[in-house]
Amino acid sequence: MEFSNLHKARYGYQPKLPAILKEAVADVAVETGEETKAAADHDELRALFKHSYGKPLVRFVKGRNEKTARALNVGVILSGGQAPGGHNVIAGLFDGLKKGNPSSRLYGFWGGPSGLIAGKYFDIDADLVDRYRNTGGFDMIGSGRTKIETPEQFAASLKTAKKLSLNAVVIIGGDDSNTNAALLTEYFIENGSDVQVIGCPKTIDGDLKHEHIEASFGFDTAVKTYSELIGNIARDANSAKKYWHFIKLMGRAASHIALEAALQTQPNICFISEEVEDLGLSLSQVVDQICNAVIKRAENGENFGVILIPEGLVEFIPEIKTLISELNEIMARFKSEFDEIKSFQGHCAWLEKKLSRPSLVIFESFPEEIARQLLLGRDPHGNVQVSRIETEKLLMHLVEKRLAGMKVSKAYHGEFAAIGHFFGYEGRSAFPSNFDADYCYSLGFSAFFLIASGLTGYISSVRNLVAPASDWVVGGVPITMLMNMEQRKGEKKPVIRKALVDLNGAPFKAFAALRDELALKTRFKYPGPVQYFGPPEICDITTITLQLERQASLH
Ligand code: FBP
Repeated sequence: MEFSNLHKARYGYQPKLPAILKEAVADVAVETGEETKAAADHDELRALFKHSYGKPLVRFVKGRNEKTARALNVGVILSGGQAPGGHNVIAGLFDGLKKGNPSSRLYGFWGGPSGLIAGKYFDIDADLVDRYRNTGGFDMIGSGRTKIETPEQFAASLKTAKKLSLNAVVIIGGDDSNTNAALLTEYFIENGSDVQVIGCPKTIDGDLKHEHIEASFGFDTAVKTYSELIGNIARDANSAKKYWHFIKLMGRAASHIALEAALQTQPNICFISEEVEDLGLSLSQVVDQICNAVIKRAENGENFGVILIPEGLVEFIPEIKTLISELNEIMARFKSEFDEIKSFQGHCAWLEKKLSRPSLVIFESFPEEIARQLLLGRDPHGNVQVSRIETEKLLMHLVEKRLAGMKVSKAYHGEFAAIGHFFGYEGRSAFPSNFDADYCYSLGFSAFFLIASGLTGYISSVRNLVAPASDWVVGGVPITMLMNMEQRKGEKKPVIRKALVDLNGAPFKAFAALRDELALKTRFKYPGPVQYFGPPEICDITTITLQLERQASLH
């Protein structure tokens, strides 16, 4: 492999550690808090997680802990979409294990949860870890989206764990993957196994958060990467003054990425899906909002602008939400009929008899490429793959059509040329920012302490994240504390509740206070690229979202 200069320089970066993680391992004790409750549906969850429900919060403090010195065998899985910092979680876990006992071993399960099920593993040694420290991507052990759900898959996972004499499995993933971790914990205990299961909060989407999990890793780097690109585009728009840029941003259902990017770059418009749903805005009203800004800016001679669109937006516009849920239901219930039809035209004719009248009207009004994207396969958790629906193109098409009509009726006199972008994969495997490099290393190290302390069914937690790393608070949160019951593939299932944008939260309020002015004036901000070396106020500062949320929690 050839290495870039930055790649080589990043190997030398030493992640900053919380003070407690610098102690000798035998001097780190567990402080146990009160028993916990699930986010909702306590009784149903207590019944489903008989052995692992309601454990206490824990944190690590100075004190004697003789357990930490034993040799451990641990398996690690990277699960779901890539997020910057995953390799540092593994590095932190590895270094913790070796600090506890040099004979401890770490196995990597290849390609996500399917590696555990199929028993595809390999030894992670010091050389391998050193080649991936402070780098982006998940290529060290690969990732995957397999959901462990059938009795055979659970049994196969236990078989692999026994074969390797594992003390613990660490699952680094988002809400669905950590739900898997909770189910696996319960299964292992129910089947008389003492293999522990520990989760780590990963996802660029930023929607795996909670009072005790201030951020999921990867969000910081990914959103800063998108913000750099958005800032560059905004500056280009302000220079050429001839294009409207429609930029779709990853994030699934949650608009945290779009909101943070809006705070960082100050575009003319940024939709927040959660607000669109709250206001019950129709597609036509979303188009109205864009057209109003385009017309008003054109009156000032500004035929350009930047619009941010969260990728989940389509799922929050009431009539499209209904259409998608009808499609999900029809495609699951009549799967074999659907799969037998080989052409798009055939699917359209078939859907005429299956969709409700209002949903059919919407479906038929979409440009063909969008309608085709709505029929693409669902992910293993039954979710529509919003990253593959070109919402930016749909909105460009509708705005163009509306403005053309207004031009004919002389209600609009400007020029409108639109360019679409989608930023998602560009940020998922970037070199982790200093924040993500430090945070992830601590999460991995904390996972080691959770294992060494004999705990299971916990997600690694590092808090007080806006303070210097030395003051971070390290511990674990019982996974059942994050869970509730939700409808999945037609059945009620236990899942981790997604943290969507809080419309009463400080980040949304900060954006809402600015947006009327941003729609009309040009107030772009140019954050520039993620910086790895230099003054802390440029290199180590975390997201505006996290800063505002933490400040608000202190009041
Ligand atoms: P996770 O929820 O697994 O962290 O994935 C995040 C994400 O990047 C979403 O923002 C996006 O919608 C999705 O993954 C894309 O999935 P895929 O990688 O399968 O194309």
